[in-house]
Amino acid sequence: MKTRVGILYGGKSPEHNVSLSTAMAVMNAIDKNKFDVIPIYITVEGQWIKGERLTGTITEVKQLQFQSDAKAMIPVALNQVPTLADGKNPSPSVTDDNKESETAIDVIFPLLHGPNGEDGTVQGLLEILNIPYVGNGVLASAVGMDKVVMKNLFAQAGLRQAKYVSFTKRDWSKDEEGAYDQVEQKLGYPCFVKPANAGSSVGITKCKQRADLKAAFIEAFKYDRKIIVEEAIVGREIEIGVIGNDEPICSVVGEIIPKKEFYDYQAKYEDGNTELIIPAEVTEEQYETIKQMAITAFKALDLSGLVRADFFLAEDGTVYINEINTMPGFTPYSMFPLLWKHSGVPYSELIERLIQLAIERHEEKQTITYTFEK
Ligand code: G1L
Repeated sequence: MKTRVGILYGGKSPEHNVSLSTAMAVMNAIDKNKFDVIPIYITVEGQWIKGERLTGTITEVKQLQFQSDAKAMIPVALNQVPTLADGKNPSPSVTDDNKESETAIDVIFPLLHGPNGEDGTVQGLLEILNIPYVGNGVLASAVGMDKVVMKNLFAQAGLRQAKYVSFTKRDWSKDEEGAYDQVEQKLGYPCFVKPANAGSSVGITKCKQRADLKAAFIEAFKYDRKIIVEEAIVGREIEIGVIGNDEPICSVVGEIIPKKEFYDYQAKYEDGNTELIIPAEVTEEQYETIKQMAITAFKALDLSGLVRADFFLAEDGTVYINEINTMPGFTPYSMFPLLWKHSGVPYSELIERLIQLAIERHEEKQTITYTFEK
């Protein structure tokens, strides 16, 4: 029997459309001889709609945006077929009429970003339902969403990183000048002020002098009650992919070159404003250091399935870890899949390996004892 993979996508998130196009790419790439694919769409309103087993190729994301007047499908009913109001399939072109969808889903591929999907909440739901799922667990997903906790754990693991300091809105409002003094004493300029919530690429400001800090803090506090200020490292941006559970392996490294006309930090991360170089030109020794630091981070943060780890390579050759991304860009043109392609693991095989890792992790968990009998 084929493994039944539920692709969970959409969501109440600004990344809704990124999720849709990623889901489309994953659905089209997945080997239908080995897997049955079941789409599960979360609308922008937060309604869960399970489609029927996919048969053909998806040609536009619209086909994945099921609409339904039915009452919201409760997530607990993930393994049940929802009743659509009109009793009809919302998207006949991508589904079929057979009743196979009444059987259970074996594994979920959660392609969701932001506060409801990347921070461990969806992972927690899937844990409670005892359904295997691709990617990081609750703890790692939550840690990956908080730059301050993440960096505190990097520090504890002895990983070299830029200096940083964090403030809550309360700390700052009690003593603004004291906060700026701390930034100057601990970091100096230039520095980056960011919301601690790693999900947002918004609210980030580069500061060159004390006069820049106030506006930067106000901006970052729009998006989180906690912010982080980081020393700016002058250097190249190098990324690596890691997959695995207890024995993680690394891809080749890639480099991100921000195109010159987009000097602004935010613009740099919008699509098309960067150039990727894979493999990045680093020395053997630098590559070994990056791999070793990525594996150390993987273990320190209890990651599983996959991660993209991001580094700075300073002019003198020193490697600093910047951050990890537990849910990296995942279209065939994103850094993470491209890194694996260049490492001999094409997109469809990457998907298959991640599903396999999800099942292995789940099976191992089933052997753990959670009750204690007297
Ligand atoms: F399931 C995986 F493999 F863990 C996974 C899940 C989510 C990989 C990559 C992503 N990425 C995203 O969800 C996104 C942030 C790119 C939105 Cl689609």
